[in-house]
Amino acid sequence: MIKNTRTLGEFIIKNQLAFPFSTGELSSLINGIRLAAKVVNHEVNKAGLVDILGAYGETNIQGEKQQKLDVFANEKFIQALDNREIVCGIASEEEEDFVILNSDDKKNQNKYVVLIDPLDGSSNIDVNVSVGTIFSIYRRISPLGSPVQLKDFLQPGKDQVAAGYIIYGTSTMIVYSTGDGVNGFTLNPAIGSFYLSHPNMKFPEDGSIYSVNEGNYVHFPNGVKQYIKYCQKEEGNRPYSSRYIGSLVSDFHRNMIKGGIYMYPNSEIANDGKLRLLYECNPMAYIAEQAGGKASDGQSRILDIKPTELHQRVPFFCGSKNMVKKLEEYITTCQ
Ligand code: AHM
Ligand code: MG
Repeated sequence: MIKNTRTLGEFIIKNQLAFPFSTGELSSLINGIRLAAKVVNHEVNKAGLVDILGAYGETNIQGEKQQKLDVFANEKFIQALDNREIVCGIASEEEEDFVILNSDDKKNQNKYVVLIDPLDGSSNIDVNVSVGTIFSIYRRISPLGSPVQLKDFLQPGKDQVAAGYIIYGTSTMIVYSTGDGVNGFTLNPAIGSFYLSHPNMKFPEDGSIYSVNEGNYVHFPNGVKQYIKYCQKEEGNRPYSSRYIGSLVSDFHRNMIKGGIYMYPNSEIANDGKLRLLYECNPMAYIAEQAGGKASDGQSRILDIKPTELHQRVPFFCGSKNMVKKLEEYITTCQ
């Protein structure tokens, strides 16, 4: 029995009607993402059954092996966005350079750019662990009518007009924000519709979960090591639980619901950490802040960073506000 809950389609229309001068372009863009999410979800779900599983044989520009599903997801999201007359360019984790959508000149009139990690955590596919898609949307800053430029993609995260993620987990969900809080929609696979299952999501201010790849502990900066010791100390509501899936979307999603901190620090072996600012950290930081959480590079707000390159990496600490503040204290005091 399906409860009388609003679908994502109805939610998008209702939100658009609340802004009488809205052109509906952002709504249509989110609809494009919704459609691609369903197509990718279908493939992810049958990954163990068909010969789409495994390395594609190519290496992406960051030296990582591409899975077939990465390539598939990349294609589907680009197609879904290209088919609508809204987006003038896309930057993707899977593409070395940004993609200009100008097959006809009309597309140069489109005002949005999208940055996307089509299938994050894809090394988890082979072992049937949840993966996700992360997306970030900006208004272009170059003049309408001209081809999109690099500077349209290198905007600070605070200028995002929307961001979200899709989690292909035990259920498939879209969680997104257009700057007015965070809402989560769960796919009913029998019907193919997303239903509003998690309205107005909020990070608990405090949490009791820390998520970090502790295998790299010896390489972490002293402040992060000391904070991890703090998490493990028996005092008050500590020790905290350690939970690390190794799939950013899944770790973030759990921490937003239960209260926790996700950490991918810089280290002796990775100067700037691993995660990419533009299509991993910024969108997650935007959602975190919209849900009352906090996202930092250890010292400063992620959303204030002025990007200098498309595939830039930054240390990333994100989650319940008080946990991230405590971590920053340790980083500042334990150099
Ligand atoms: P990817 O974009 O190549 O999939 O890498 C990003 C993923 C995140 O989802 C996850 O949190 C992190 O890498 C895990 O890295 P590690 O295995 O070093 O802990
Ligand atoms: Mg990724």
